[in-house]
Amino acid sequence: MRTQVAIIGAGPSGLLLGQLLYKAGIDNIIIEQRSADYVLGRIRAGVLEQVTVDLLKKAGADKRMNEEGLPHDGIELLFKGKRHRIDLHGLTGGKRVMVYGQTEVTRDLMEVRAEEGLTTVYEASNVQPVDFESDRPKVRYEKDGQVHEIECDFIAGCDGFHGICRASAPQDKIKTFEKVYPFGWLGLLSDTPPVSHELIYANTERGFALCSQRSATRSRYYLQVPLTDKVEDWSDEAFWEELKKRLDPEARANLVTGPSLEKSIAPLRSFVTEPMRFGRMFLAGDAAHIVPPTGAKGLNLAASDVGYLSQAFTEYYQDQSEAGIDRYSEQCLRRVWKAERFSWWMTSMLHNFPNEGEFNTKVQEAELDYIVHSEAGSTSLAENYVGLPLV
Ligand code: RFL
Ligand code: PHB
Repeated sequence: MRTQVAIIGAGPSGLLLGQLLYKAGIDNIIIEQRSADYVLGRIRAGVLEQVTVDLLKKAGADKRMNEEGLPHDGIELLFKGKRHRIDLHGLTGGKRVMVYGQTEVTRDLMEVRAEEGLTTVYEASNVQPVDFESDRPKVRYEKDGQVHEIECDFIAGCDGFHGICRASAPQDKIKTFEKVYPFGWLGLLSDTPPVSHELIYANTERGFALCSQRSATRSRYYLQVPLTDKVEDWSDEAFWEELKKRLDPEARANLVTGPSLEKSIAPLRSFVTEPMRFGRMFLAGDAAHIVPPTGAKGLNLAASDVGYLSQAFTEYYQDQSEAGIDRYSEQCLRRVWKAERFSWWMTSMLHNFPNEGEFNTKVQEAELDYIVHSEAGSTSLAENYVGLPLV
């Protein structure tokens, strides 16, 4: 088999890249180690920046998002028992975010890919990027007991944090930067109406909480929990009781509880790989960087990476120019580090740090007080939250 771009991983980065390349007339194959249902079963991001919305439109996968997505003009910060609204729309000259789940984004991208008849190999095992430092890279994998090989011009490593592409990069050419946080997020999805129209980010003595949503009838909530907690330790009742304790009286009274559709714990981590290109292999999305979810940036960074990458490949094939592929890593990393900074900052301001003591708590309160009462402070939060412009 031969293709122009072999994409490893059918998460949002791989699927979006495949569709953007297809629209630019560039042939591609996606190789994924899991089944499509398994990929769709992962409940993750909920907030899309305008840049991501625009790329989904360009990919032709925006129809259902336009009908069912929820545009949001603000968020609320809850601290010292009171909620304060950050007017994203007013503070950024009319920008907003779209609340639309990663599961739906992935489903829409899978559907348009299937409609176009493009090849995705699911349940491939032992996937290997090979010879990417030569000009004849290949992807090898096993399926149904047979070894297959795809010859290609380029490999896109869209295989997430635990993937094979970053692990296959020459160790003397790669540098990684990492920060691990001493807590995780316990998430719960339920068919209950959201507690508030806006997302609520809560800093409380008992730890961080986030009230998010997927639709007018489906809610997504998160609680900061110690890393030692197991999801089996948390009954639905215990989750709702703890969430109530972390809300203000009005939200507590409005909270509608119900059985969980999904419950899982995710550790929080900041991680960056430099560079994001190794010869003819390019890393994109979580394969190259991870942010804690507090700033809602992970999926959005994945989207902007593949936006740059599809542009670079288009320049290569249409204009015979390597300028885009040569610029790719540096261009992405400028944006990545700003999102890393924002996500780290939001995480630091909103969570309870077990070993940092009361001084830290007081500084957090002062910072939150500053952010909500200073136009400069709230504008800085707002412009990062809606997404910095592409460079
Ligand atoms: P993914 O989604 O991990 O997909 C990678 C795919 O590669 C496959 N794979 C392989 N395939 C072939 N061979 C191998 N050797 C392979 N190894 C792995 C995997 O099976 C998978 O299908 O990475 P991608 O596409 O880069 O997408 C990144 C996003 O998933 C991630 O950044 C976001 O979910 C992060 N995130 C959020 N991002 C936002 O922008 N806004 C949010 O509101 C937001 N909330 C979140 C989040 C992540 C969370 N968790 C669970 C980490 C909330 C949570 C709780
Ligand atoms: C979500 O809805 O899953 C979500 C929303 C905002 C975040 C993180 C996750 O910051």
